[in-house]
Amino acid sequence: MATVKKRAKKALKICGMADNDYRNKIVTIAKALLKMDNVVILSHRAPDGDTLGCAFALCRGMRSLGKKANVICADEIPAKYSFMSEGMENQPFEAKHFVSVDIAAPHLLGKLTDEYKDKIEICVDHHLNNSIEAPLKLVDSKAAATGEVIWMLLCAMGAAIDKETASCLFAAISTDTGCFKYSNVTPRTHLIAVELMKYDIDCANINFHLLDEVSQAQLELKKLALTTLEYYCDSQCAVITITEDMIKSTNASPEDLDGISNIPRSVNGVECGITMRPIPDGWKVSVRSSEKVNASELCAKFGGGGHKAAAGCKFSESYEDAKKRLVDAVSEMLSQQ
Ligand SMILES: [Mn+2]
Repeated sequence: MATVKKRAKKALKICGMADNDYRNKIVTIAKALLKMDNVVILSHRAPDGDTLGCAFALCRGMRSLGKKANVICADEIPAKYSFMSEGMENQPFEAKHFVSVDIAAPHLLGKLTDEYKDKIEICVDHHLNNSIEAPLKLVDSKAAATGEVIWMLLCAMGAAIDKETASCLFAAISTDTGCFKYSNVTPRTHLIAVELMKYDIDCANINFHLLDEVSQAQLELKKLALTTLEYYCDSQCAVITITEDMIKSTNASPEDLDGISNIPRSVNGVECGITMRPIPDGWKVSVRSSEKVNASELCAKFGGGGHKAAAGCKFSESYEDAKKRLVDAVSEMLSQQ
């Protein structure tokens, strides 16, 4: 009989990993999942491809083992991810166990925070500063997407992976790597993608809908936002600002704001790209950076966080004050080079 340990070992081998500590972690979590039934899988608010891809892949895997499992999210699932939930209607059961995927902090449960934050038993994630409190945690900050970790867990559990599950995991990984082009991509990322492609998934279609396709509102918003582009720190820092008026006049949805934050960083010579957008109590800032600026450290100065090359934070002060504090911090980080 193939054991969890043997299956975990095989999955790690496929990834080119021979790390016993890591394998033991996978085994522990896989065994705990195998003991569970009536499981609620939690994804983060304003859901992206990684949190949803992980949640639905894990849910499908659990169901393939005869278990009852549902996915829940504080916010509505954007249409582009609806393929993930096809045929995954909620099952009626009394929830007994709670698992979080790709959720870095309790408040990211959104309006579900108070109800679930103290119930999470297993937390699977890849955000370095994960602050979820759970008896079992597997936070692999080397994973480009939590989807990489979920793939290993499903393998270790002996769950059935079918075309739909593989599509969810591919979408998870493709989303968080900008289609395999960010600095978080490792050989493991590609090796797992190879395994997923064996299920005859439609990669081109998934990538187009998740990464390239834009709505008219999104493009109109982009057009307006581009006119605000400003440069600081000898053109090593670029800032784009989205205003309330722009959102109103283009009728853009929160989803339409995605994608804009990659623009300032894409300019030649820019080490740190900043995108500012209004929120009810101030400004939300998205940072994209290169090697010279650690986005996570920059945002941590203002109470935010994220990854080395992509992070975010919020400001309650005026636009000018917020921008000045940010640009000053970037300038300081650049001068330490
Ligand atoms: Mn993620």
